[in-house]
Parts: sequence; C-alpha cells; structure tokens
Amino acid sequence: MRSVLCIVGIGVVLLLLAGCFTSDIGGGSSSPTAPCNCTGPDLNCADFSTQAEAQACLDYCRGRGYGDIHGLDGDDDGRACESLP
Ligand SMILES: [Ca+2]
Ligand SMILES: [Ca+2]
Repeated sequence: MRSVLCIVGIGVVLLLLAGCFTSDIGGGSSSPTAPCNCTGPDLNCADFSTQAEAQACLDYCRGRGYGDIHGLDGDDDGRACESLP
C-alpha cells in the first residue's frame, strides 16, 4: 500500500513538472522585447532607422555583458549612431 502511494506521489510530481515545462515553452518565444540580437548577425548604424533604436540595442547588449558588440558607438561616448535622426 505504501509503495502505491509513493508511485501516485511521483506521478503527481511529474505532472506538475510537465505543466511547468509546457507553460514555459508556451510563453517563451525568444525575448520579444529585445531591441536586437547581441550574438549576431552583426549590425551597423545603417540597419537602424533612428538613433533611439540603435541606442536601445547598444544599451541592451551592454546591459547583458556583450558590450558594444555591433560597433554602434565607435567613439565610445555612450551614444550610439550619432549620425542617425
Ligand atoms: Ca557592426
Ligand atoms: Ca558615440
């Protein structure tokens, strides 16, 4: 009797775990708020239409520890793509 309870308990735990994983997969389309991809392909100022977009990408990648991986801030003053509107 005790082992039956044990098996039922394990089954419940597995169901809960499965629920966690499926909800993760369902809600986890890769970072919809990311302004750009910090791991490539390489971006340049010409790939952004405004300075704010380039800035968001620069700040985002710096915040994640990638630094100015796309080379958007060539003079390293903290402002990305000064040439953009
Ligand atoms: Ca680049
Ligand atoms: Ca700059």
